[in-house]
Amino acid sequence: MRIFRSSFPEGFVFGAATAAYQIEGASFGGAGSCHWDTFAATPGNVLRAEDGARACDHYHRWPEDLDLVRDGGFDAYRFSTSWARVMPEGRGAPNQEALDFYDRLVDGMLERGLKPYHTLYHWDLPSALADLGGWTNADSPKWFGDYAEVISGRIGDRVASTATINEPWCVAWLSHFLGHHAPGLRDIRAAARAMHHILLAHAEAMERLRGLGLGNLGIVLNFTPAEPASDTPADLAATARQDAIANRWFIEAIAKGSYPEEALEGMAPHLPEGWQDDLGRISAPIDWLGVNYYTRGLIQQGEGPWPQISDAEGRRAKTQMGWEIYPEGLSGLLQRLSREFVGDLPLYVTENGMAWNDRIENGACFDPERIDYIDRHLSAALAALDCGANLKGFFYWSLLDNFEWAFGYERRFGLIHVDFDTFARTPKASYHELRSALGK
Ligand code: GCO
Repeated sequence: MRIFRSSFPEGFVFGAATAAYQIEGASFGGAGSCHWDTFAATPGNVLRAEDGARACDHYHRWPEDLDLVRDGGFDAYRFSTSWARVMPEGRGAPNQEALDFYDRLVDGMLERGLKPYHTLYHWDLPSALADLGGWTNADSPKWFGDYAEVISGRIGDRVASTATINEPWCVAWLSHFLGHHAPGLRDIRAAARAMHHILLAHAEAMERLRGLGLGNLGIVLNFTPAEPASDTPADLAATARQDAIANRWFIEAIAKGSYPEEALEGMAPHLPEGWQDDLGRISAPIDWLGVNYYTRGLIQQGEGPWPQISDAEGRRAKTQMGWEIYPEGLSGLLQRLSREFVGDLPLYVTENGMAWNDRIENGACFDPERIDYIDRHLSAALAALDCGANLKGFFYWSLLDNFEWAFGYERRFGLIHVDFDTFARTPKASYHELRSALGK
């Protein structure tokens, strides 16, 4: 790698990221059913019909995993807590075993000198709440606020930061309009409601956590810069709609208290009544913004009713996900966010990484593609810093190969290879390379 820790400003945070459902093993420790369990139990939703029942067995192997984070030279570990583990019925009495587990996990990070970056919601909605309509239900923000208070009441005193929601676009649009993630709906009304309620849930949790006296609170948004496949007026208009729905909806609501016109065009008739009155709460100040970046989108005019968006095939090299490798998108994105939305609010790249068909040969895993990917994206982050973006840290997604949602265990994003039969962990060449770049 050409990039070293010393290339970055003093105090810049390097971390690795994971999420509860993707690694813990949802069948252990009294966790309740979540909507990913039921989504995965429906034929055709997940590749090879896999689910998160055992995942990486992190629930039992977390000390080994935290040792690997420490030994990799990282400063911080981004993890999420599972709502369905903490509150098996979504509401009511918490599961003490879960609270004790997260308590030990946070202490385990501190003992190893790692800063805990906590995410409250990384997609494991309790099934009992899904039965009530999940994020389409107007009470969902309040349910989420109750959960946030319980878990942050237990571990909030020791975490370095808390994010309310991970990737609200995936929670709302990908899951209720495109149908790719749980609950797998394709419904404009459900999607519009989820697009609004997830932001209200963010607002509710911010208020509850501020009420507990906790600081350093933020949200993690995913951005896929939209570029037109051609310069025809139809493709340019489709690109503007895509940008409004995927990239501007959440940050514009939070930073400016408004929703973009190009998205309201199709969504306004389906939003809950009185939505305008909620934007004041939604735009309450945050302390930092998390940015998840993987690739760009090449957009063209699509068929059918609004929003008539379709993806065009890019010509760049692609990862195992079929996503184009496009590091310059990251520097452009960070600069755009600073310039158009958040000014000098601290930014963190909370996820960036790639999937590859990694294999163990002679006991080792050689992944030069990932080393190059990381190197080029860290360079892009540096370029954004040079242009004045207030970037404070960078987290690689992911620490471990894990349950990659609808793609099951086939798609490997980890710095560490996981054998899903034996659960053996094998650090890949990228882990070793990054470790020396970070000065270990
Ligand atoms: C994401 C997710 C991760 C995914 C990763 C790769 O936040 O989309 O946070 O859970 O595994 O993005 O698709």
